[in-house]
Amino acid sequence: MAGTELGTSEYLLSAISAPTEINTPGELSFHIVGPDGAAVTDFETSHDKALHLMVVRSDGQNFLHVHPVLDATTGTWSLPWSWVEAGSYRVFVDITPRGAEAMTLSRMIDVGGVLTPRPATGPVRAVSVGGFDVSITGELLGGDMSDLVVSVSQNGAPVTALEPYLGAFGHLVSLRDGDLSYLHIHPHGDEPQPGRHSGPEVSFMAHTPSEGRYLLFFDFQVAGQVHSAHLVLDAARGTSVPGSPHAGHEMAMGHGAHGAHGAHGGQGENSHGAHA
Ligand SMILES: [Cu+2]
Repeated sequence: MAGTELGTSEYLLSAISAPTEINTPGELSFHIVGPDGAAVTDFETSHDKALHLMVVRSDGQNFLHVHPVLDATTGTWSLPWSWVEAGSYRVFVDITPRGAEAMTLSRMIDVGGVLTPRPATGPVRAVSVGGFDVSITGELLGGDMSDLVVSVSQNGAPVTALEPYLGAFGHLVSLRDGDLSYLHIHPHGDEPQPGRHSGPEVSFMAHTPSEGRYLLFFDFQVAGQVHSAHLVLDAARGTSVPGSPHAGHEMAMGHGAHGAHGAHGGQGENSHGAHA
């Protein structure tokens, strides 16, 4: 997959500058090195942002999806940063340098302190976050495509006030437990119009590269606030064989491609705003 194999791209993620110990406020910064060796300063926008930054510890804990700011004169991306827990973290950036294809680059960074690993010990199909209950249905199959449906409820009632966030009603990132291989999965359908709401279900189509455990991070927005639900699914060995119609999807997914990977329209998008 792109991003975990240095050298598969002409673009590189620089070393990450960040605090080296926990509870030390500072700044996280980096730049993208282009094929000419210089810092890239011109990016295309994808899902409302020129760069999507994801940070996660090696055991899948402390996932964050945030958007640093570019200094266009130097190519340096930065944002205020403080580590809460020690460990080895993987940093992913989703970018589309102008004139290039969408790509995901990544790099590790170590944070000092006493480490208490908390690996996933089994599937997690339901979780509460920020007062919302998030659950997922569907099965992952190694080497196969599968449908996933995420549902959001609050106090037992379906939530229909999911707001557009970064050009979708929900974002699903999947990391393979063990090596943190990265898949950014987007829901199906056109980009929602501002003012529209959806819910309680968001549907996805996921391609699962292999059997194994997958850490899923579902980001959604309600009332202007973004929440991140962490789920875990175990993928059994799939039935696809090389040369089947689904073979070859992995590379496209690894590049964070968007359009072709959603599922199912008609998932209950409802407009509370202007209908033209
Ligand atoms: Cu983002």
